Amino acid sequence: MQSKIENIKNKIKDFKAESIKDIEDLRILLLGKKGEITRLFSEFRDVPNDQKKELGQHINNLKNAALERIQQLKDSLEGSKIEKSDIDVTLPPFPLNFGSRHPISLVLEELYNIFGSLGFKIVEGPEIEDDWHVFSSLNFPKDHPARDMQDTFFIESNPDIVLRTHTSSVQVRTMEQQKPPIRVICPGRVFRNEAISARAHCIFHQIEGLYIDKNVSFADLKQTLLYFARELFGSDVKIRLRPSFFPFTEPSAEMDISCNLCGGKGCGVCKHTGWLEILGCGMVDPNVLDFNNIDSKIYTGFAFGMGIERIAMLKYQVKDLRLYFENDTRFLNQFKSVL
Ligand code: 2U9
Repeated sequence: MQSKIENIKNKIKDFKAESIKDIEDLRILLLGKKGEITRLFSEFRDVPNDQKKELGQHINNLKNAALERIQQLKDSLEGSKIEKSDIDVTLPPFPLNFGSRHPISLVLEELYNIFGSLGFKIVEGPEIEDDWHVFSSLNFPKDHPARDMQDTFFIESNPDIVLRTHTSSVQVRTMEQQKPPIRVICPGRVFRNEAISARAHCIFHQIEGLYIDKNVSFADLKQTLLYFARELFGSDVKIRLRPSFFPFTEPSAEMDISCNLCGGKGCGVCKHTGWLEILGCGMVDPNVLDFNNIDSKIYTGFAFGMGIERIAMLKYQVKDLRLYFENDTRFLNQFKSVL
């Protein structure tokens, strides 16, 4: 037994640990259920009485030496790890490789803040819609070109189910659920059957606004849009409204802002007109209110709609609309500073 004790002592002394697992293996080898020291304790029962005292002390000393060595190995392994690598594992990684916000998200967030400050609430709705919510309830005549296969994506050739071509369907759904006053903005993806180019895409983002109450006037619309333009493009910006036509508004208008590059003097971007078209708007057509069970003799409303890609193009001078959809990090990284 004495020689076994000596053997184990040497084993303990010479043992090298590279990892916590090595140390745990050593502990099991010596002190586990079937460990070498544990076995010595079992064998100790058969030791003649006159040797028990001395051998007992040796085995106890051996066990303590093993425990001490295990602790020592653990301490040195942890200490050396930090010394060797100089790594403080409690620190966050550096440099932090943050991504960047997509320009469409950046513009949307600004719009949420601007219209939010005027009391508009954000409402979202389905991208797959039916004819009623996209066209009929919005006063589109049966033969309107937007209903054509050339302009609208239909689902499984069902003429009633379409990918929404504008987010106006969300305002229609709002009118179904809410009585006036209604003051909402509806952001989201819209789909149009268009050839993809620098200026057009079959998917793009819109935000539309709707305000319905008693005594809502065209002056309210104009003032709201002037506030919006100044907040987004700066306090020097000018707006102008040109008469236009949409099935769902009457009267209708398109709004231009003074060119933010040349300040209205005329340049390549504004095609030397000094103006940039940014949105469409108008007073909600009484037919649309009545179709949606809002009494047009009591209530009036204004609405507006704009393409987010276009706004982002003007704000950040992006020349090609396709860049928004390609996930090219060379393009996206340029928006890091706008965070
Ligand atoms: C309801 C009533 C009226 C929303 C409006 C426009 C004018 C408009 C276009 C701008 C560029 C869409 O992205 S774009 O192609 N939009 O010109 N949208 S008024 O009018 C509504 C909406 C809902 C119930």
